[in-house]
Amino acid sequence: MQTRYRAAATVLLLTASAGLAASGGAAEASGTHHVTARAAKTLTVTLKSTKSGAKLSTSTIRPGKTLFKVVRGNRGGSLQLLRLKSGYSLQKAGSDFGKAFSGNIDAIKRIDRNIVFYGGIDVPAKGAKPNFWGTDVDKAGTYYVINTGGRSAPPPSVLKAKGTHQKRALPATGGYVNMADDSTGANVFRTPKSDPHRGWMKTANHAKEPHFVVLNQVKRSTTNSDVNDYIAASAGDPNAPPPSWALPAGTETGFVSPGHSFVWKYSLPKGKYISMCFWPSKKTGMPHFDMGMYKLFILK
Ligand SMILES: [Cu+2]
Repeated sequence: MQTRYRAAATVLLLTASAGLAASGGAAEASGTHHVTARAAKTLTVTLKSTKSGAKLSTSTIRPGKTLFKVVRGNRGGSLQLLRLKSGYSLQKAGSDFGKAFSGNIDAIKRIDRNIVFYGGIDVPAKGAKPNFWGTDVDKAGTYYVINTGGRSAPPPSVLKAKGTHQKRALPATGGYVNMADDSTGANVFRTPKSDPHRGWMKTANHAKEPHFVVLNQVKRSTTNSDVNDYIAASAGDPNAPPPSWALPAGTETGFVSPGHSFVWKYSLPKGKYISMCFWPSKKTGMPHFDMGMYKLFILK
C-alpha cells in the first residue's frame, strides 16, 4: 500500500487536527469504573472505533501500564492516546496541529511542549483480529483517545487516570524500533540488525522530539543511497509518487513523546523493511524523513 508514503502520511497527520479540534463533542464515557486497591497484574482497556469516537470499556483507570485492545466498530483510522499539559487545550492543539504540519516551527514547538503522546495503533481492517498497543499511563490526569485517520475525525474520548501508580505488566517484546539523537543531534532510529517478523515490538523514544514508526517492506536490493535519492527528489512534494523500491506490506504506529515508550503487536511478511518518521522537525519544519530519519533493517 502506498498510503505509507509521504503524501498519505501528511494527510494522516493533518487530519489529526480535526480530531483535536472537535472537542466540543468530547464523549466522556458514562459511569465510573471501581478500581480495587489490590494490585492488578495486567489491565486491558478495549477501544471500539466508531464514527462518534472510540468507545472505551472503562472510562477511569489507575495510572500504570495499560494494554489497549483496538477493535473496529463502524470506523477505521488510527487511535492515539495523549495528554495535555496544563494551560493547553484541545482547541489550541487542533489549531497548532494544522500549522505544525504546514511547517510552522512555533506551532511544532508548542505541540512538543504541551502534548504528551503515548503511542497508538491502526484500527484493524474489516473482519481482521484486534490490534494492540500498550504503554505506561504514568500520571494521574485526563487522557484523550483520538482518531487520526480520515477526513472527518470523530470527537476525542476521555480516559481518566485516578489514584497512585499501580504496578502492572505489559506483554514481553521480541524486538525493538527505538528513536534517539545521534552524536550530531540528528533524529535516528535504532534497531537490531533484524527483528522478528511478528510478535510484540517495543518502541522507546530516547530522542528530544515526538516520533512515530511507519514500517514498510522494501525490495531486498534497496540501499541507503536509493532512499537518499528518493528524499532528494521528493522532499517538500506532497504529491510525490511512492518510491520504486517500495513493496505493499507494512504498518504504522501512533506518536510517542520523548521519555515515553510503548509496545505494539504486529505480524508482517519476512523481508527487508524501512522504518520512517514523518513528524515535523522543530528545527526545520520538515518531516523527519526528509532530514534522513529512516532505517533499513530485516524482519526475519
Ligand atoms: Cu521523527
